[in-house]
Amino acid sequence: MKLKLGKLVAGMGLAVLATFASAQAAKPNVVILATGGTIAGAGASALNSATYAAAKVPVDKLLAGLPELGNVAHVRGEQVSQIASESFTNDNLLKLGKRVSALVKQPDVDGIVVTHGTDTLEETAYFLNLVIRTNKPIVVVGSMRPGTALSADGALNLFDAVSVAASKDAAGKGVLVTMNDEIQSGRDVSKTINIKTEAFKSQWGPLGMVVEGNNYWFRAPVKRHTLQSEFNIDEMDALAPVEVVYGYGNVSRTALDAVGKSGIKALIHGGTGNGSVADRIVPALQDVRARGIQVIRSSRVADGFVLRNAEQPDDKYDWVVAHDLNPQKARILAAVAMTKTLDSKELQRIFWQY
Ligand code: DAS
Repeated sequence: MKLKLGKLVAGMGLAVLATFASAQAAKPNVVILATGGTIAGAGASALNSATYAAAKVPVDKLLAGLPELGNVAHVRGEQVSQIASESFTNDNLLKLGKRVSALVKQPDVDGIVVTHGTDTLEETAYFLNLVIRTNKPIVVVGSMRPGTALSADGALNLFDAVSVAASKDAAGKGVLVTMNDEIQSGRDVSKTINIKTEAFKSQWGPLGMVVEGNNYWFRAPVKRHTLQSEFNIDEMDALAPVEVVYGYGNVSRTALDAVGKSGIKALIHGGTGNGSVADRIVPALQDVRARGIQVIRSSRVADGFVLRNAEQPDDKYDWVVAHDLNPQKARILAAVAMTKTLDSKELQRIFWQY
């Protein structure tokens, strides 16, 4: 009798082990590429939620501090850079993009998370959305408070990012951003508040929410991205030089004239209102265009979109409008698009489609 009971218990134990092993084996593999920012930041005390040093904590320490990640995926980290994202350059973007592109080609990689500073997170997310040819989930994540602060947001943001990157239902939705329980489109999202955890908003709304590791989707992107993109990081070694100038009361053409002579291929004008251009700036932009530089009208106003031929005769001046893209995102699209075309009509098509 005892022998039978012993065999039964042993059998049950083996069955539990086998189930656990198969569950472990079934867990997706997610690679976390760390670039720096507040999510890797450290403050002097728990009360320092806004005064701290960004880009201090290495990725392995970040992951060691969040064992719950193992509940949703097999994770491993790589330190791609360790900088505050306001200092990102085109070279940082290309290096990160090429690493993401190499990893998503690996059959044993199911999803990618990029930890990043929040200042230019929206630019990096949009860049990857344009140039990485994959259907696999790519999630960019940051935090508004360092991990050392009371009510730090980084740990849950990172857990959400890994959870979404490990989800099959996140495939094919373009590059995503998880901040403050929301799943945002990398194309649409922007940092709209510079000191609150609910900083990241899309004027067209989030794609969904992630709560306790479950995704709740409410819409999907309609603009071209990732696999439907005509752009490919594997075919890029440099991005086109593009600069931004802003419109405001009493603006002079001094800055614009200087930027226009700095070797750029396109100039983004962040105008007032619906991309308006001050009367004394119109000839300055026409001079820039006459030198073969593309002129792209965006707006300093966060929401809405610039209407072609409304505030300015774009057809007549051969200018491009940035649609709903803010100046910093318009710079990313122009810098990517002009690795393939310098034609203004092609550029306008690209701004409609991406
Ligand atoms: N300086 C900011 C950055 O690295 C810190 C942050 O919010 O991540 O973008």
